[in-house]
Amino acid sequence: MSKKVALITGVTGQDGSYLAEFLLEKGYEVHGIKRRASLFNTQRVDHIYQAPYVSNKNFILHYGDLTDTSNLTRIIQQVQPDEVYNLGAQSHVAVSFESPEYTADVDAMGTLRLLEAIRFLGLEKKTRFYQASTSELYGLVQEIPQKETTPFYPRSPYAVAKMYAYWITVNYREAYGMYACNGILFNHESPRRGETFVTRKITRAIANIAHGLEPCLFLGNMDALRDWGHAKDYVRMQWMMLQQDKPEDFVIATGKQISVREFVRMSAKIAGISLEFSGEGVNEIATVTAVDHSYAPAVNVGDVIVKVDPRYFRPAEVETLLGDPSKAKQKLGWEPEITVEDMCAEMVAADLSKAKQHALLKKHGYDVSVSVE
Ligand code: NDP
Ligand code: GDR
Repeated sequence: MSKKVALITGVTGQDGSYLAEFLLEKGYEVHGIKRRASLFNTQRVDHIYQAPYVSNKNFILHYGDLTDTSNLTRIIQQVQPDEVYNLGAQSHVAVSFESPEYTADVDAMGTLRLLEAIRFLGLEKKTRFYQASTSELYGLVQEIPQKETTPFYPRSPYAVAKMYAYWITVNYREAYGMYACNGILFNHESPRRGETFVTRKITRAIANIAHGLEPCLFLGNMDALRDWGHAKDYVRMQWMMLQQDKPEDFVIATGKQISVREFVRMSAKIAGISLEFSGEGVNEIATVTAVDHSYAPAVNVGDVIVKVDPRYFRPAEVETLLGDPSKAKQKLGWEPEITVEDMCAEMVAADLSKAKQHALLKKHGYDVSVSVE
């Protein structure tokens, strides 16, 4: 049997990189779309990259952009994919308030461009399509926990754009009989998570503070509640959704939620730092009450290492998200394998190891600057 061929948009992102690894292990030929950037942007897939001179490559990158119809059509024509995973997006909710039009172009219109390209090329009966939908669709939640039938109430330009993408995927399934489906994924994280999403911002800052590279972590709404899972568990489900007899939409979540504050407390504890939170609203702070210097040599009892900065508040907030993944469990036998505690420990360990290296370089006189949002 010939190899299955997959095309991943957003292959350089967190999920794209895990999904590419997963599909390569399953014997797929994997094509990915990467954006042109002034610096290398393939760090997350460099370990599976195959140089141009390698013959019989099974991981191939194409330059492209979800805003460019002719480019997407040409790539799909060339690749003739059995499966398309549309993971590419301007995926930052807060940034979408600053760039609403661009977010709509990429996240909403980009999805339409891909579906139309598949149809235009006559591939609608061959190519299966996965759309990266999101728990942000539930926004101002209408039901707890949220499941496939819960009404949507998007609360950001990102979520509104993703709502268009959700429905256009359903529409192409119903109108043209395409195998197209939505994974409504709740937040999922990993050591590869972008540095400006809250979990990674926290684990990275705690590690940098532990090694004296940053003085304090500034956050927005610490009351926000999220259902956090591990990206590795979630990309497995993306693939499973395209292997069924008929296309359906699924909620992917853990069914448990914690607050941003609890995630801070958990991360600090793993890095040997005990915290006490005091004050309210914009005056809330976290003070160190105990420290294990073998993990956090630069931190002392009494240090204030977390503060609130209202610049990180959003014009409209999603306060609470909690998913009900029963359908995925019943129909596909999917269950998350990695707990939020284990995921947090993996993220903190990875960031502590990087911070330790930076601190060592700094100690020996090398100029080490650490980007902070
Ligand atoms: P990332 O932000 O890590 O990755 C996004 C990817 O999209 C990157 O490869 C990025 O390229 C690419 N991209 C951005 N703009 C464009 C564009 N104009 N054209 C082509 N590619 C573009 O996101 P995640 O991996 O975390 O998420 C994957 C998908 O799942 C996204 O669609 C996201 O909205 C959605 N999602 C994510 C959830 C999560 O918790 N992680 C939950 C629910 C949905 P570059 O590397 O160059 O920036
Ligand atoms: P989210 O993730 O908006 O849920 O979208 P993010 O990690 O950005 O925020 C989660 C919650 O934390 C609060 N928060 C902060 N967030 C950030 N980024 N920075 C801060 O300093 C900060 N302080 C508090 C936020 O207000 C929010 O309530 C992610 C993305 O991956 C989307 O693409 C995806 O669709 C959804 O998850 C599901």
